[in-house]
Amino acid sequence: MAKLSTTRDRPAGDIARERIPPGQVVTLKFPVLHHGSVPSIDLASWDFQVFGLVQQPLRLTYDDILALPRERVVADIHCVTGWSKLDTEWEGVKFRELVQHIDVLPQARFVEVRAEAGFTTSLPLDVIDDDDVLLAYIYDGAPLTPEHGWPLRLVVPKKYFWKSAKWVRGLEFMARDRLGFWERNGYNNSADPWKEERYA
Ligand SMILES: Nc1nc2c(c(=O)[nH]1)N[C@H]1C(S)=C(S)[C@@H](COP(=O)(O)O)O[C@H]1N2
Ligand SMILES: [Mo]
Repeated sequence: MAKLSTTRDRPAGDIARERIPPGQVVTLKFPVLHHGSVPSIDLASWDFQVFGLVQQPLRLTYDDILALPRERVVADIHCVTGWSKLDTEWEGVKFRELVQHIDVLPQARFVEVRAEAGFTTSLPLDVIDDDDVLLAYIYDGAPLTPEHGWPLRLVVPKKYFWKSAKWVRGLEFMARDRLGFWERNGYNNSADPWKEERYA
């Protein structure tokens, strides 16, 4: 078979295949996956709290979140159950924007993402502090639906999608890591889809 060297010479299918990590299949649907039930949320009492190894804890209302610069991230997402979805489009507040309003102490190395009903996941600070990490409230041009994480969810495209916590309520900055819900239940804490880090 002829070797094709430039992007222009290759069929579209080959290009897409390069974007699909090993063991994944592309879906055009948007599956819903989570533990437990979709929480019912009252925005009047909803808040987002930043605490732990920070100079000054922060408490944001939903209006505070909406008042921060709104940015867009287009990314491929990969679920550990085997589906990938290409070019998903999210809007919200970038972690990098939010962190500009926080004095993170130098000892902080990890972030625990806190969500409704006690759900947590964690990420090294240098992983969450990246240009494509978003606290999203819009998916595909419309407000997030409750089952996909309304009013606010994290999107961390470069990790398996369980690290993208739905219904987020805060961030704790920590010196040492703390395993999250799925990570305590057998999932790999590093969760890199390109290395197939599915299970611990
Ligand atoms: N709060 C919360 N967020 C969660 C989960 C969960 O159980 N609770 N499951 C994760 C898993 S395993 C996946 S695959 C994605 C699914 O997101 P989706 O339902 O929007 O496709 O949400 C992640 N975020
Ligand atoms: Mo998942």
